[in-house]
Amino acid sequence: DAGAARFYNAAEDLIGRNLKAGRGDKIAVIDGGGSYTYSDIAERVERFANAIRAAGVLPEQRVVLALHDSVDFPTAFLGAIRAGAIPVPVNTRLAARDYAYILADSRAEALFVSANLKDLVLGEAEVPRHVIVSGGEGEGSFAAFLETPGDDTAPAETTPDDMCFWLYTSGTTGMPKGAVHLHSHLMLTAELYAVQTLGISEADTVYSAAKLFFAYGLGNGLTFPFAVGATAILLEGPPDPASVSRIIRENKPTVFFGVPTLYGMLLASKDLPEQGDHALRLCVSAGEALPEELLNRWRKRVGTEILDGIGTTEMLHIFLSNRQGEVVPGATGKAVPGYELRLVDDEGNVCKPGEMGVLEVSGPTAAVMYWNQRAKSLDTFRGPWTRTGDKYVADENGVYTYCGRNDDMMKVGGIYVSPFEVEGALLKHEAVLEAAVVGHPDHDGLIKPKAFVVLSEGVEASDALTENLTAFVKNDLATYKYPRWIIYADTLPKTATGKIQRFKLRETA
Ligand code: 3SK
Repeated sequence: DAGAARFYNAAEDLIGRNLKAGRGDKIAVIDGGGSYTYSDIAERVERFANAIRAAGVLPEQRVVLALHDSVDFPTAFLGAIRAGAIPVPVNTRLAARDYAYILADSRAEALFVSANLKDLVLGEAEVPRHVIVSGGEGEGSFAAFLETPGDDTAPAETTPDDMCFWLYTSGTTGMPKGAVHLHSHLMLTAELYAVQTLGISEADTVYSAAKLFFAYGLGNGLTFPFAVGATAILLEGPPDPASVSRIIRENKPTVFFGVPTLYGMLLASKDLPEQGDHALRLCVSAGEALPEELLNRWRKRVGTEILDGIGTTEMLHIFLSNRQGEVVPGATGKAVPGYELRLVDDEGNVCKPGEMGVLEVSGPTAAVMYWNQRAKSLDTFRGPWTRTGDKYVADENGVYTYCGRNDDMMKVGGIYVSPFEVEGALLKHEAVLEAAVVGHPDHDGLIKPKAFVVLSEGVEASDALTENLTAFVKNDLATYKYPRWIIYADTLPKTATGKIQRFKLRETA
């Protein structure tokens, strides 16, 4: 019958294709604790599916994953999908109130959390029915969970159009929104981008400094290698230049995925392996536009290309990208096969070449909605077109160049930061009367938050106050959101109705 013919379970596909191709003994994952073959991963995923069913988690119920990058991530992500449950990976650098919000908004039945994140994640949250700790021991640990007796391991009878996983993304206002993705989306990103654009294959070893909880990292470090039977290297800790350089030198990845801020940091580091001291064939950048200068310096020192591209959490992965042998420095490139792009002006007209407009994308991996957010969903998912909020200009050849955001959002190290959130944190400090935050380029041309602050009556500006405000914001928000510069002002530019004119501050910044 039609229902049976449509059976498709993304986890079964991503793992089963490797076993069917005779790659059971091939290393799928290398993490801080060792290496795991595709057969090892298959067994762990099946055990996870059995255990989550035994715990009473039903198909379509959500399980939040606040996990660092280790073999437990693909185990939980694919294990939940195999059982028909909905994994919701979350950023491991959020504040307690963000976790509380996501756990409540997703109505999570279970939380899988790295040991050193547990107190933070549950600090302000209502505790879900099951909390399983990765890195812990004994009862309640991930290891014990995988030992749950039973053999209920068959893949859930899902279809390509069934809800598969969610990823939360931030907006200018309000709390993060859960983008709902389908079973078909994972493999489609692999076919359209990783295979057709990057030429990724079984022969590759991939390392993504972007973590698995990001849409970008999830594709790079899990979907793409599993789709073709490559090997993925996972680093549990932060991707600082020393650790990343060590991995590039010692583990010899052939494809590396980073963000511009990290490329800048690597280029400033003496540890970076140079030509002849690595096995890289290709590097990829996304998250924010890659400045031409960084690309040129990387080519010279490391000797490989960096393919700059752009994706969104809503589209799951990169849909606009440079191509090997055709890189246009400073531009983001052309539409990835399978995606259509258009630019739309303020009046809703489709732009001609050379005119700037907001980028809209149409393709088979668009999220179906933001969970529980009808108005925001309607604003972003407009029939076949998904609105990105990024402004671009395209030339006659369909090469797109980034021109900034259509709203006040900033991308910092590849992650969205809302100025309102940083302003709100500053305003909690008694010394601050008013605050406005805008993006400002650092020495590598990469955007970081810059704050303009009007002080409360009687408070004097000083270096000590700047340090104090910086620490105050770092303590209140995820640390990457803190303002790198604080400028004290007598007033802020405002409209007649009192709205802060951030564009004026950006011009003077
Ligand atoms: O930030 C990006 O460019 C990106 C790339 C791939 C997947 C998701 C995102 C947000």
